Amino acid sequence: MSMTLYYSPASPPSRAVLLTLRNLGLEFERKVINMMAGENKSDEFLKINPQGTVPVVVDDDFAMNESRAICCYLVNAKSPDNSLYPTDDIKARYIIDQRLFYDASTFTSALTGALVPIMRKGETVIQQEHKDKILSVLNTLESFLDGYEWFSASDNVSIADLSILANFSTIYHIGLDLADYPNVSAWYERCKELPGADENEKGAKMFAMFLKSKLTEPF
Ligand SMILES: N[C@@H](CCC(=O)N[C@@H](CS)C(=O)NCC(=O)O)C(=O)O
Repeated sequence: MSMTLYYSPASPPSRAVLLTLRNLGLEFERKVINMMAGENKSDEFLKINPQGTVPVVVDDDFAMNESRAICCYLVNAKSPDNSLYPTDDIKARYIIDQRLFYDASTFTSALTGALVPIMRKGETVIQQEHKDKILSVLNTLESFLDGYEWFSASDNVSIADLSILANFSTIYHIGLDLADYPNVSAWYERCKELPGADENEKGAKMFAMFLKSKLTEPF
């Protein structure tokens, strides 16, 4: 039995899977994929993920991509009673799924909308319309946390928290001001105590540093 994570340390979806592996206390091997050098488009890599994206997890001979689907698999397959993604309460699970899908769609699209022009199109400022989308996401995240410590709307951290953390920490380190978001701010402090949090911070800072080197104005 062996499990291998193919990832890039700065990549938010890679960090979501890494956090899940850490919070489940699973053993795994890791292989860094250098996307700058095109390793994600090599024939060898495309055999395990024809989409050419990271992260990928290979569990024995079962290869998976799509970070959130991998996180669900890891709990279901390796620790089915774990409160990171409960099996016994369908409504609790719905809330986690709802947050995961929000993260995969609205949050990720706001993030990529803001960052891709900086990374790939030579832009040096984040346009106001993109900032507004991110602030709108933050307002929603703030309301999800009303009365709760975690995005699971319970006392338990969930894979939704881990996935949102990977995206959130990226934008935070670009220079987001959390003064108007006390729930999110307190949640982020709680997250810093989780297994794998330091590793996630390191990757998020690495990504943010790269972006800030291209920006002439802070977020
Ligand atoms: N929805 C996918 C996104 C994966 C993704 O696009 N990863 C980026 C790195 S953050 C990547 O591999 N990009 C390379 C490419 O698209 O060529 C997931 O959550 O796993």
